[in-house]
Amino acid sequence: MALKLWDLAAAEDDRRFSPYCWRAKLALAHKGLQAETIPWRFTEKDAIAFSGQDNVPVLVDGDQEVHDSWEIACYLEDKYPVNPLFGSAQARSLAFVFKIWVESAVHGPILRAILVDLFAALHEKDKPYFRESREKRFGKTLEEFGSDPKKAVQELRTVLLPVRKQLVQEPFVCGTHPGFADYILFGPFQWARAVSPQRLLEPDDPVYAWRERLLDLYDGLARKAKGYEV
Ligand SMILES: N[C@@H](CCC(=O)N[C@@H](CS)C(=O)NCC(=O)O)C(=O)O
Repeated sequence: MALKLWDLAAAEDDRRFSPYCWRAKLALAHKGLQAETIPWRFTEKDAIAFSGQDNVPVLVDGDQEVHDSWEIACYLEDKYPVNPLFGSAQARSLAFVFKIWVESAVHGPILRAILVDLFAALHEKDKPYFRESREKRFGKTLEEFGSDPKKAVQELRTVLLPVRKQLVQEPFVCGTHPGFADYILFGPFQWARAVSPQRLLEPDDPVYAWRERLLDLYDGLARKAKGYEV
């Protein structure tokens, strides 16, 4: 397969939980592209050293290397214009603003809701690195950061108001069809689904129905992935 994607894995090779890698995998599927996904752990920095940085996703397409999920989406859009991820230059700019909003408003509450489960799901060799790097980043222990999942879930549901308003009008964040902004928002839900039985959404929430639609896309790519039915 010409395309390869380094993809974060938990203890098991097939438990893939990175929200950023999920964006990239859905963008590839959206374009109808097949990629070999290579399981990667936080401590396997040597395996992606060729990319000049130490985060996944990393995409290799023939002799082209691209890292960062946003850069990967832009690369795919420009190289494979069929089935647009954005649709226009204006939509691409707005998707960038949406990405910043999702990362700053949505990732936090989801991480606080699932952190204890996420840590338990990690490969043993990643646990000391994850604990040390994240406790430094959060300024508290993992257990303190993830101590109130119920409150985090309430905060998440409140913060989702703008997308909920859109999703009562149209089936996707991008309107009648899914686009990269949908994959940006879906990433953290799939992050949670991969590692935690924590219920983030209630079935009467339009965001729940949207997530179900995303789970079904591309022959159930995300639904078939190892995770919890919540
Ligand atoms: N902005 C980057 C963020 C990528 C990122 O943070 N990836 C995490 C996995 S979810 C990672 O590789 N972390 C490596 C580490 O913490 O050492 C993107 O959108 O791709």
